[in-house]
Amino acid sequence: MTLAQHFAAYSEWRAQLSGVLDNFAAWLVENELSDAQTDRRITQLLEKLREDRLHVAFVAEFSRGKSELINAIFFAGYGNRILPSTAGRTTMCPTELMFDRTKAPSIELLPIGSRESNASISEYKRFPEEWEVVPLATGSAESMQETLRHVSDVIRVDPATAEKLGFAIADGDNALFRVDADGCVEIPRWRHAVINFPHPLLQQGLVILDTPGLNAIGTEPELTLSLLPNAHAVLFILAADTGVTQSDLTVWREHIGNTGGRRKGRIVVLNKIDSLWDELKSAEEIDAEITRQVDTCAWTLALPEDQVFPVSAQKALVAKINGDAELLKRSRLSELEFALSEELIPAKQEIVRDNTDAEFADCYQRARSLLESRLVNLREQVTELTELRGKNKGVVEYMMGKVRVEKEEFESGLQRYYAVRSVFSQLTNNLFAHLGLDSLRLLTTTTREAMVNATFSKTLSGAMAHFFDVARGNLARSEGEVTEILAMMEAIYKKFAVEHGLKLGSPIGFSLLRYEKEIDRLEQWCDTHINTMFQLLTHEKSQLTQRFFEEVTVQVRKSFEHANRDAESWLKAIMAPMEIQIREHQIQLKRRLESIKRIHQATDTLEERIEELAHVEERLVLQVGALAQIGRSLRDILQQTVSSEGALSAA
Ligand SMILES: Nc1nc2c(ncn2[C@@H]2O[C@H](COP(=O)(O)OP(=O)(O)O)[C@@H](O)[C@H]2O)c(=O)[nH]1
Ligand SMILES: [Mg+2]
Repeated sequence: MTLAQHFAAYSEWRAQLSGVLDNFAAWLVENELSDAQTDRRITQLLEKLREDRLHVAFVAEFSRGKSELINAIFFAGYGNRILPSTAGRTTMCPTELMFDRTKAPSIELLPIGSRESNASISEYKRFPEEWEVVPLATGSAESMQETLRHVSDVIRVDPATAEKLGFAIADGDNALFRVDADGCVEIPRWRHAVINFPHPLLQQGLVILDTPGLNAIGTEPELTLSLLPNAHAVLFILAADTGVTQSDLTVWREHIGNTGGRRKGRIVVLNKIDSLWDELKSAEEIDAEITRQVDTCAWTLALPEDQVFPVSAQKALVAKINGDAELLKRSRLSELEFALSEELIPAKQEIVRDNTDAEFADCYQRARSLLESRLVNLREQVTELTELRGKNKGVVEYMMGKVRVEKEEFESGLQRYYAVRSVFSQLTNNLFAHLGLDSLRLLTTTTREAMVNATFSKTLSGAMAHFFDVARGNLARSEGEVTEILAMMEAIYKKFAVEHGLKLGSPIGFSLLRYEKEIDRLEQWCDTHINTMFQLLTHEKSQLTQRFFEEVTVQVRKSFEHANRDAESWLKAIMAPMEIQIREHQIQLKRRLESIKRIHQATDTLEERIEELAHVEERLVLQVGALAQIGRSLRDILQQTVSSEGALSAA
């Protein structure tokens, strides 16, 4: 069972879910149960299922074999080494491998000079003209190799430029960036690369991130701030021929081992075990040596031994290309692939499952209560008409009066509904005054000014602390408004239920907690990464601080954007059931009145009318059944788990 098969099973599961949701949407339209909002929610859910991406990051010092491991796991099928992997530094910039079907296969490269502006990589992604694009001829492994070699491009610049771009220049042969005889420094030509490539796994939503060593990780705050914490799996790679070096430890401690965010899905790989394959030693002796190295790694990183996977990426690649089962087994790659898919897919499936379940349940419930209230109304109408059997005109007139009064009462009740709407929009305005992006924008501007003018580290720290305090305060005040809105809606739901028999249930709740937690995480990141920089900081380097800070504010803004979107859908979700039910109730009352009027005009239509309604009732009952069936089939699929054999099975 390979990662590819496991992933394919997961994609199949997503496809089945989409199928049921598609049917559900069509069925709602057919049965006149859909409304604009439900429609939009199902469309969004389908989009999410289609766009669902799984991020796997490969992190290590350079030359540990990251690129080779990616080749061995994902690209052996091309019969060649696709990503460049040779001694020395080959991957110079963080490289994402993914597939976006709206674009042709290509490699997109962001020039290193873009670091001079304070904008992050994700912001640059919104401006395609800033990237250089080289088309990728996927037909031939050779020409692909040739194109992908761009990730190793370097340029030579003067030392001042190198420093300005965030490269720490040092002396000595081991220094990564040093001034050569001509007084120049060799630095990466690109800041970031995106390889758009129609590999089957990438087509199904896998995104692979290959990072160059510590230096690049350290100078791109975005990597440690959002890309790594948000990755579904991070593979940290060590090499058996070097052991755990000081810089390996730095990468681990600062960027993987104890960063906030997800803890699961962290896998340590001990690569190059073939360097221990000494022909003069027995298989047992070699195994014992590998075990010993694994134990040492585990101990140094303070991890259980079974979280460290010894492999030989290079031999695995050769074995896969040559179809050499013996060598593949010896490379131990399958154990790693198995662990990776076990970490990756069940966790991801759970997130998708919970999200789909919650969204669907809401739309389902809405359709169901609509059908139920139609049924209740209809049955009332039938009872009413049945009671008219054999009655004279006077009684019919009396009935008509009764319904008319009910209708008038309901309509005057509507005045209250309009009043509610206006209070509701007032409260909504209050909410967005705190949560909205305007107040955040103002906060960012004032903080930036304070930081630019700051001469002392203490002032800089103070400005940042203030930024987080205010952002958190805004969320707390928003939370207060949410509570108030919820309390009001609860009261109104109840009133309409008691006075007019509307089936509204109770309004769904809403919390901003996850955004508060995200702000906490970002502040913690600042504390460990920026504040420690202050001690080393000279005035000229405050530009660097600026860049880090810009990165953090971008993340905070993203959080607020999400929070706003969530709040908007929640507001719609609590208002919509009432709107729908009120409209429905009005229609029903009108129909009842008309029906009795008709009978008043011609008593002989009574039996006909009762029969007509019986048919309508039958149809409604069938619809209730069909809806329940849709709900069951969705739930059946949701409960399936993707087994490690790559099959779908009921949990
Ligand atoms: N012996 C051996 N060498 C390997 C293995 N994996 C990678 N290498 C070599 O290590 C060097 C660096 O590999 P590369 O994939 O470029 O490392 P990266 O910088 O981490 O991406 C290259 O010369 C590879 O051939 C392995 O499993 N065994
Ligand atoms: Mg590499």
